[in-house]
Parts: sequence; structure tokens; C-alpha cells
Amino acid sequence: MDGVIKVFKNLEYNNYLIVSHISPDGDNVGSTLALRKILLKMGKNVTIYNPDPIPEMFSFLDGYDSYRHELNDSDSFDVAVVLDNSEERRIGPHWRGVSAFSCTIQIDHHTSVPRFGDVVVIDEEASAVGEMLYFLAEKLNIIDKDIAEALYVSILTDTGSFRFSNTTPKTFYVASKLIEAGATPWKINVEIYENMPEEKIYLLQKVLSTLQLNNEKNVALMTLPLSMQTDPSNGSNLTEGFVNYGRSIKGVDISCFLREVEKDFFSVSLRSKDSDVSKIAREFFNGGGHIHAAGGRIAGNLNELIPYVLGILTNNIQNC
Ligand SMILES: [Mn+2]
Repeated sequence: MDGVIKVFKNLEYNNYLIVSHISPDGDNVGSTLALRKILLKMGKNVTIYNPDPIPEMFSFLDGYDSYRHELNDSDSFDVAVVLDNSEERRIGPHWRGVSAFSCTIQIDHHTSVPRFGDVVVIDEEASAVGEMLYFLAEKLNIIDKDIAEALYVSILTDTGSFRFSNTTPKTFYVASKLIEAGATPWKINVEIYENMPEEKIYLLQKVLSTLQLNNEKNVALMTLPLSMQTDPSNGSNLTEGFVNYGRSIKGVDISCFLREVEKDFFSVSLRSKDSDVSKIAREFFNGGGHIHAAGGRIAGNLNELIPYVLGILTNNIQNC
């Protein structure tokens, strides 16, 4: 993080743009809002951008209302900070590339290869970008309740409430520091997990009705065609976490969720207990991610995709 701190302390750089990835999740939003507050406290001008709607469950976090969903040609920034994202094309349609900035910083914990920042900090062992940013905040000696809550949300959501394989002693160390700094686990739990729009539960009901397993019963597949959606533009928010239900079945290694984004074009979410789904996502679904949580996309007709995808996943199970 020393390279990042050097940039932040450069008095010639005053205007910051913070971006992450489309289809925002908890780590994306939490790390973006925490870094926004850190830079504001350092006296910088900060713009945060995401083209997509920010899930309402994060609305209790400081800065939630300050997202911009588009950028103009007249906007000019000294520094761009890209969080939780290893692919430039997933930043959003208004991203003009690194040449638009004096300096680009990339902070990430994904295993995928492409790196494009001038200053790159990657920690594949970190449970969340929020965990990495805690050490930045600590070094800068800038932390308050807002920052602690946002970072706690990053870690809570990316570790599936401290249950996933990315949860380490360091994760709990950082979480304890964040609680000391003002994050309240129960309050945040209620905001994030006990506060769902009823629409989401009705959608889950429909998605669970599509559940099917392969013959070996180690791959689970669920689907959500456009015909089942009343608000496809909000589909990534309303279905966040659905893919985990497939993995929760005894004996299932890989769970896959296909959500139709536009006619005959699907977003693919993958979760696993053992197999490396980031490899499968890269090879077959034009995506990437982590060993046990990855995603991508695929074009095709749903009736043809179902056997095709089940076949790919069945053939790529790695027995550990
Ligand atoms: Mn993340």
C-alpha cells in the first residue's frame, strides 16, 4: 500500500475518481464508500461512479446517495482508483481508459491476470478489498464509524458472513478492529440480510422451482429467463446470493445460476465447494473470479444452454 499512500499524499493530485465493477456487490460498494470517505478526510475531491443501480440494502452506508451513474467528457480527474475488478471492460460504459488519468491505482483480490494500473496492489489471500483497505486506513491513521461500517460490509458479504474459504485469521483480526471503530455486527446483519424486498423472496421462489441436478448429483443449475422477470435491469440486485442455494445441497460441488440479461444472453454465476470455477469461467464463459466464486456470460437459447452448461460443468468437476 506504500505506493498508494505516496499517490494520495501527492499534493498535485486533488481530483479522484473511484470505480469498481458493474452489477455492484457488497465488497464493491463497501470498499468504494470507505475509500471515498478516506480521501474526503484527506481533503480530496472525490467522485464515485457505477453505471448500475446500487442495491438498496447498502443505503444505510455513508455516501450511498453520492454515486454518479454516468460520466461526461467534460469531467476531468487526476487519479482513478479501480477497486475489486481485474477487467477494465467491467468498470462501465463511461470508462475512457487509463490514458484519461495522470495515475491509475488498482486494488484487487482476484486471481485473474489482466493488470492495467500504474500502481497495482493485489492480495489474492485477502477475503475482500475491504480487508485490504483496512490496512491502508490504519497506515493513514484515518478511520471512523462510517469507514468501519463500509469496510465491515465488504468483508461480511465477500466471506458469506465469515463462512467461505477466503475467511482467515486476518479477516477476523480486521473485523475486530472495525467493530472497535464503531461497526455493529448485529445492526449491519439486519440491514444486509433481514431487510429484503419481498419481491426478492418471490423471485427466489420462482428460481428455486427451476433447480435441477446432473445425473451424478454434483452439479446444480438454476435459471431465470426474461419471462420470469418484471424488472430485468435490476436483476443482478434482486438475485444476489441465489446461486449459493445450489451449492448448499449435500454432494453438490458446483452450483450455477443462469440469468437472462437480454434476449438469448445470460449472465453466469458459479460457486463451488472444491473445483476451481474461476478457471471454468475463463475457459467457457468469458469471465473470471475466485476459485470458489466466479462468473461470466454466454449467449444462446435457454433450452439448448441447459444441457450444454450442465455438460461443461460435469466434465470439469475436479475431485480433490
Ligand atoms: Mn471482492
